Amino acid sequence: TPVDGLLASLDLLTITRAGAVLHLRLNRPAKRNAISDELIRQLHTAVLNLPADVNAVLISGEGAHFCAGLDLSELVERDIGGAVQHSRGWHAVFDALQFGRVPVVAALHGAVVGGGLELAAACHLRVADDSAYFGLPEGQRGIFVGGGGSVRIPRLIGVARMTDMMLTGRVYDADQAERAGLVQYRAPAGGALAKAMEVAQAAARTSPMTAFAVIHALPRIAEQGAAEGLFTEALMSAVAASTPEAKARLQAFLEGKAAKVVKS
Ligand code: 1HE
Repeated sequence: TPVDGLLASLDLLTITRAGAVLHLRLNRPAKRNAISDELIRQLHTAVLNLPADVNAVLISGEGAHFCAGLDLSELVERDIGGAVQHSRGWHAVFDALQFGRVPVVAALHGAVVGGGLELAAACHLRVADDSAYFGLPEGQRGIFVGGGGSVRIPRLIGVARMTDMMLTGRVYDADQAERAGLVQYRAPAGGALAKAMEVAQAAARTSPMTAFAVIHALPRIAEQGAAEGLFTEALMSAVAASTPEAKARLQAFLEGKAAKVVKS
C-alpha cells in the first residue's frame, strides 16, 4: 500500500507499506540510482521519519541495478572542505539507518558498487539475486570510500578482501559475495525483492527489545573486550527478559502455543 504525508513527498524514493515492513526503493533508474546530494537527503528524511507501526525496512533499487554509488557528476564541484562535510553527511545517514529502531534488509540486484555497497553494508541483512555484483570502483576513479565503507565492509569480509577490491578492481559475483560473508541470503535472478521481503517480514516479527539488543548491543559487544562484552550481554539480556513481551512469548511457549524450532 502507498504511504502518505512526508514520506510520499520524496520523489527520488518510492515508498510503500507491506504490513509492518516499509519498502524504500531508490528511484533514479536513469542514473542507475546514483546517490546525489538530494537522494541522500531524502534517504535521511525517510529513515528519521519511520511510522511508529513500522517494524522493519526493506531497501531496493528501481531498474536494472541496485545502486551505482556516489553521483560522480557532483563530485567535481566540491572543494576539500565540502568533501569532508559530504562524507560526514553520508556517515550521519548510514548511522541513522544502522542504529535506528528497526532492522533494515537490502534487496540487491545488478550493480552494488561504491557507495551502493556502502549503503548495503549499513543494512543489517543483505539478500542478493544471481544478477548482483559487488565492486569498489573508487580505487579505479582515484578516490577512496567516504560512506563508511572502510569501517563496515572489513567487518563483513575482512581487510584483505576489501584491499583487493580497491587495488585491483576485483568484482565479486553473488556466489563469491555469499562465501565472503557479505550476503546472507541468495535468490534466483529477479528474485531478490521477494526473498528480501520474506526476510524483512520475519525480522519485523522480532520483539522491539530483541531488535534493539541486536541492532545496538550486538555490534558494540563485538567491539568490546571479552570481559566488557560479557558484562554488557548480562545487562542487555536481563533488560530484554524483563519486558512484558518476553514474558508473554515465554508463557506462550510453555503453554504449547508458540512455534517450535524446525529444521529448514
Ligand atoms: C552515473 C553513475 C554514477 C551511472 N554517477 N552518473 N560509482 C562508479 O564508479 C560506478 C559508475 N557506473 C557504472 O560503472 C555503470 O554505470 C553501472 C555498472 C552502474 C551501470 O552500467 P549501465 O551500462 O547499465 O549504465 P550506464 O550507461 O553506464 O549509465 C547510465 C547513465 O547513468 C549514464 O548517464 P547518461 O546521462 O549518459 O545516460 C551514466 O553516466 C549514469 N551513471 N553511474 C553519475 N555513479 C561517499 S563516497 C562513495 C564513492 C563512490 O561511490 S565512487 C564509485 C562511483
